[in-house]
Amino acid sequence: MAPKSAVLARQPARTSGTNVRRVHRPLPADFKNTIAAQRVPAVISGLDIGQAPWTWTPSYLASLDGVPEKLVSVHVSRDPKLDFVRKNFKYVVMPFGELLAKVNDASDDNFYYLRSIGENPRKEPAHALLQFPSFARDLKLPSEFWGSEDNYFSAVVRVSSGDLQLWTHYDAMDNMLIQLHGEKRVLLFPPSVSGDLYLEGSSSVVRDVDDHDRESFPRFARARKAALEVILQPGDVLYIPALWAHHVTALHGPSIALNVFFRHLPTSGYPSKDLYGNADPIAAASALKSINSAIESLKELPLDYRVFYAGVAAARLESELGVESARRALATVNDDTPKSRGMNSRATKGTGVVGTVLSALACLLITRRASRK
Ligand SMILES: O=C(O)CCC(=O)C(=O)O
Repeated sequence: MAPKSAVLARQPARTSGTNVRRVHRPLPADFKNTIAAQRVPAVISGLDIGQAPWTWTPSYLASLDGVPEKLVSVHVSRDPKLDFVRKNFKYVVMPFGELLAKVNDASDDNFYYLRSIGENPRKEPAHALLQFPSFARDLKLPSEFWGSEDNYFSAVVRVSSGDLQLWTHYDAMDNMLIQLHGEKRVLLFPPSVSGDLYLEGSSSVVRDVDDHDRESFPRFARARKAALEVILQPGDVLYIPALWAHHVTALHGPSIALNVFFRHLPTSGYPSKDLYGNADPIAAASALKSINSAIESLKELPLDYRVFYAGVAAARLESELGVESARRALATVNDDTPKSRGMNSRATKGTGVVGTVLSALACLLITRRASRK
């Protein structure tokens, strides 16, 4: 593996554009009725989340009571692009203080990433503020945005070396990602492009989101084009609705964040054994299982039969689940006629891709509501 400096020099230039809606201190009820109801990401700014966005540097965290000696399991790699499918990293258990010193040391040739886990990692999810009580001195979670305490699922600390990229993955829960130190770029892929992400489980096989292998992953270009992009700064809170896959890059230097996963569906809709917030809802897991068994049956047939029945099945899924209407809405908006531009109501206003996605989702919701009547 080349030294860290050479790896960084080869990385593609990053764009600084952003097309995720920003909302400043929304009332919780307004957030619920517009942004959360539309199921579209947004950056919430100006919230009173305590002084952590000012105080939480790696050295400060390492000075807090009970933090430096606590053991944490860290992803360690010589490659800045962590890849869950090909596992180009090792898990190394080390004291939190050691990790904080390493991410602060630009001459260290390894890349480090902490995604904190539960106290008893086989039994319970991460509850960062209980596991690190001294964090609560500086950080107040914006719990008013997840409705009720019963919706809370987990709180996860994330510490990353500068330039580290976290593989594209989706979570099955809604998420508030609170950026506390450093900047990061987040790419967000709408649920409508899930089929273009080449998912294995909840992770994408496509390693390089800025220069992907076009021969192996021809459909990824469509997903990349539809992706929203935002640069987060300390104090920003990014709302990521469930099933919006995301890819995260720490920019310029180390990054510290904390995210809260919370339920959007009734509790009974999720598997009880989920530890990471990424297990598919019960109904989806059961559907995917049936699809796997359908695939095994169809594999018994010659290719032309498989092609025919795959087409029938795909068309049935698309029309019965409302996917077709959502696509049609998207195509109308892409025309950018004055009529379609008018579909961007005040509540769903956005620019470019945001407006398109918002309008398509709004149309989908309207179609769904109409079809339920
Ligand atoms: O900010 C990060 O390091 C990753 C965030 C993430 O993947 C998540 O909150 O699900």
